[in-house]
Amino acid sequence: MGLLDGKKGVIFGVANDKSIAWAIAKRLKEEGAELAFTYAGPVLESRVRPLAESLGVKIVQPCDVTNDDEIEAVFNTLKDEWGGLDILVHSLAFANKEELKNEFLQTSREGFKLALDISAYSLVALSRAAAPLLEVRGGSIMAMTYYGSTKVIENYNVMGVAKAALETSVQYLAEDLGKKGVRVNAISAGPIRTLAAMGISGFRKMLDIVEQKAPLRRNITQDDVACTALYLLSDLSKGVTGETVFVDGGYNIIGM
Ligand code: NAD
Ligand code: 0WE
Repeated sequence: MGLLDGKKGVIFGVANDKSIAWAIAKRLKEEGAELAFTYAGPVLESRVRPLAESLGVKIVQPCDVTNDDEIEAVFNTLKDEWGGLDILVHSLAFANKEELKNEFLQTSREGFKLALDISAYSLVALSRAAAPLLEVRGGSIMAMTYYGSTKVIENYNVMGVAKAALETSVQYLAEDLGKKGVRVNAISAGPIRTLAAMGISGFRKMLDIVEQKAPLRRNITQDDVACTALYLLSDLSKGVTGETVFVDGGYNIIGM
């Protein structure tokens, strides 16, 4: 008996075996869910297909979230194959490298638009496309965010603004979809070494600071996030919507 027996879920954001989305997928599979994966472009397909195969994931489709046709195609496939959907995981973000290096003051109009489009608007687009399928039995949507949405973190810059938009989108989506029995929540994770953390200057220092200052005195793993994701995506959290749950070892509660 798994917590997700008979449930179907689509995961956006697997890039490799370090991805938070991959850890979530493994945990959901363990609890009996049947999954579909999407990947962001041809370069990632060769990484994502073998991972999908190893979990017995049969539906693997391209989806660059800036492309409305690809979004539509994903949900057409899910409608044809499954007829309904229980789970949607949004675990993706992007900003241009320069925007994460220079002062926030220097953010370009194009860089701002791109970061907000991929990292925040995509949740609205995916939720709308998924809604008719999620409404069939009631469902759960989950997105990944970071503390830089509400506090200034050096170099996080436009991504912080995008995560603020994402977290508020979670609240507005929770209201719209609540009447259809669909819940929408976010996890705010502490720093984790993934592809998205590669080449971020000072990342090692951030990990060291969390280890010193967080109440749990350790860094967070992908599995820590996956366990809270399982709670938010299963009926264990059936009364919870519009929330951002911190999975950060308690770092965010510390003042001084
Ligand atoms: P990751 O690089 O493994 O995942 C990021 C994903 O975004 C990749 O799969 C990439 O393909 C996808 N992506 C980028 N542009 C896309 C587009 N146009 N269309 C579709 N997909 C696109 O890194 P991760 O750390 O697992 O990141 C997953 C989520 O977790 C992100 O939302 C990130 O902001 C969030 N997060 C990460 C950390 C951390 O420290 N690693 C902490 C808190 C929150
Ligand atoms: O959300 C993130 C990462 C988001 C991200 C990372 C990259 C790196 C490569 C978005 N776009 C890109 N674009 C690239 O070209 N995190 C929470 C991890 C992260 O990223 C930071 C952090 C932390 C933590 C960037 C600066 C400061 C701290």
